Amino acid sequence: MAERTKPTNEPLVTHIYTADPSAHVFEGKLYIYPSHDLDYEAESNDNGDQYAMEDYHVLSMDDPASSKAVDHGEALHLRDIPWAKKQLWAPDAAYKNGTYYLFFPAKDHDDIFRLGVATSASPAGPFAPQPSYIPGSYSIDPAVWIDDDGAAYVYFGGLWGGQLEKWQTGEFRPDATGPSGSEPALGPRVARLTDDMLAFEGTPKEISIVDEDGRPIQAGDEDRRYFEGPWMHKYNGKYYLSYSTGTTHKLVYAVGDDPQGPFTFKGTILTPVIGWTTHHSIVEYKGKWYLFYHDSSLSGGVNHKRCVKCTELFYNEDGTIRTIEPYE
Ligand code: FUB
Repeated sequence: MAERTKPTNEPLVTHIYTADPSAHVFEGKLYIYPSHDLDYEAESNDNGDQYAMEDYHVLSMDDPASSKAVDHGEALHLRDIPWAKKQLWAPDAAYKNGTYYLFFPAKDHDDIFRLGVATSASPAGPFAPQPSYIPGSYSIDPAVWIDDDGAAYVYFGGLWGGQLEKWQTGEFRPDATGPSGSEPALGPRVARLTDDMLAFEGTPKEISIVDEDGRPIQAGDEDRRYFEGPWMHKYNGKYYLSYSTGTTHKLVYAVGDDPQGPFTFKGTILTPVIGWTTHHSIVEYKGKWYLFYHDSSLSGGVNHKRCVKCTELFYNEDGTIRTIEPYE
């Protein structure tokens, strides 16, 4: 097997805690859009209240093999987002029409997660937020994919604290629980974005993830079912939907022929890391593929004090992804 480009135990930055890295190539270099974890004491709970982030910093790097990432400073703060009350969770960025767009989740003033957009002329920000969240948006972890034909899609959704279970009827039901056992698992959502990138074209659709026999992945199949953190990339003409399995702490992927699915489950990209959450992005840069991910090693295992890392990712000849063991 080829040498790894970079040791996987090395955080990209150590002066702040970072997580949920969304990496893109903009203006010839790698830009990384992470969550900025707060350095404070908190109890962990299943609702994710310990993830109380208040701002975003943008990182960049020229060469994953030899350079540390540069922190471009605060790019957006909660206080400047009129509709948002708390919890700036995993963001993503996109470029279109000469503008950079930062997509992010936050709880609104009714404690319901929504998705917002902020814009900038520079990939490093600062980003100016839109006055309201995206109409019809909900849940967490937006990931934006612009296809070769220019069509832009946002993938989103997360279980438990991410509130996806509460939107099964299309309306927010605070007491709703998810499917169980042999029922089909909830899928991530996808919506096509309008040309100005600020709204959904129509109602978001639920993505179907199936096994090799075409049967929906079941809710009780925690090694394979969708939990949170979707990411889309394309390799050799196929669409790769990757995501976190949450309770089993893996990054896994499924492959399809259409950006809106269905996707057939394929396997594991990254085995569990230190800390409860696992969240990633995949990007091609200068002819190599990279996995950006996080763990909690910098804080000695504190779930809400994480650090982003990257490592090279390799495909097999049949297009499957080689599983990465983070600490070997
Ligand atoms: O960082 C807060 C949340 O933790 C993210 O939105 C999830 O994907 C998980 O990483």
